[in-house]
Amino acid sequence: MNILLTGFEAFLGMESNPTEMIVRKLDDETISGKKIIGRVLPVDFTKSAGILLEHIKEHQPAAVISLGLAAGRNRITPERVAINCMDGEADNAGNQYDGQKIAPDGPDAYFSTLPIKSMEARLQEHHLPAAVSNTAGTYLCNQIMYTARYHIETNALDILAGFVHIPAHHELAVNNPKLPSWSIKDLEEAVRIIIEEI
Ligand code: PCA
Repeated sequence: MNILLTGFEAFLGMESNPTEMIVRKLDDETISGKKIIGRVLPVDFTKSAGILLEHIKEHQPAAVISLGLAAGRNRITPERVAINCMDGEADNAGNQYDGQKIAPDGPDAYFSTLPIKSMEARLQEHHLPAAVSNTAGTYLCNQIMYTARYHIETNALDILAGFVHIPAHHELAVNNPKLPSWSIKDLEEAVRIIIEEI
C-alpha cells in the first residue's frame, strides 16, 4: 500500500521548510507496511495542484498526507477542513489571490478523511504536543488539501486525504527569538506516528 506524503519548498523568505526535509528523508521508506512516496511541491498556486494530481494518478496511494509549515504554531496540527478560497501573500512565483475560489464548481469546504482525532491522541501519548486545527488558512496548504479532496470526491476514489501543519524547526528560530520551534528529529518522529495511524 502506497502513502503519498507531500511537503513544500521554502516560501515567504524563509531559508528552509522542515516539511521538505522530512518528506525527502521518508521517501521510499516502508513504515508499518506502507510504502512512502515522498514528494516536494512548489509554493506556486498555478502549479502545485496539478503536480499533486499527477502524483496521485501515478502512485495510486491509499492515502494522501500533505504536510506544511505553520510558523508560529507550537504543536502538530492535523487540519479538520479545507475551504474553497485562495488568499494571502504572493507565492514564490509572484501569484497573489484575493479570495478567488479554488474550484468554481466545488463546495465551500471539505473535511479531512484522515483520522485526525486519533492522530492527535497518539501524538499526545508520545508526549509530542498536538491539537486538531479548524483552519488550514487560505494559502497553498489549504489549496492542496482542497484539491486532493475535490479530486477524490469528484472521481469517487477510495483514497484518504488531509493535511497536517507542523511547527518551525530550530533553524528558523535561531534569528527569530519568539518563534516556537521543534527539532527535525521530533518532527520526523511525529510524522512517523501520523503515518502509523493510517
Ligand atoms: N506552509 C504554507 C505553504 C507552504 C507551507 O509549508 C501554508 O501554510 O499554506
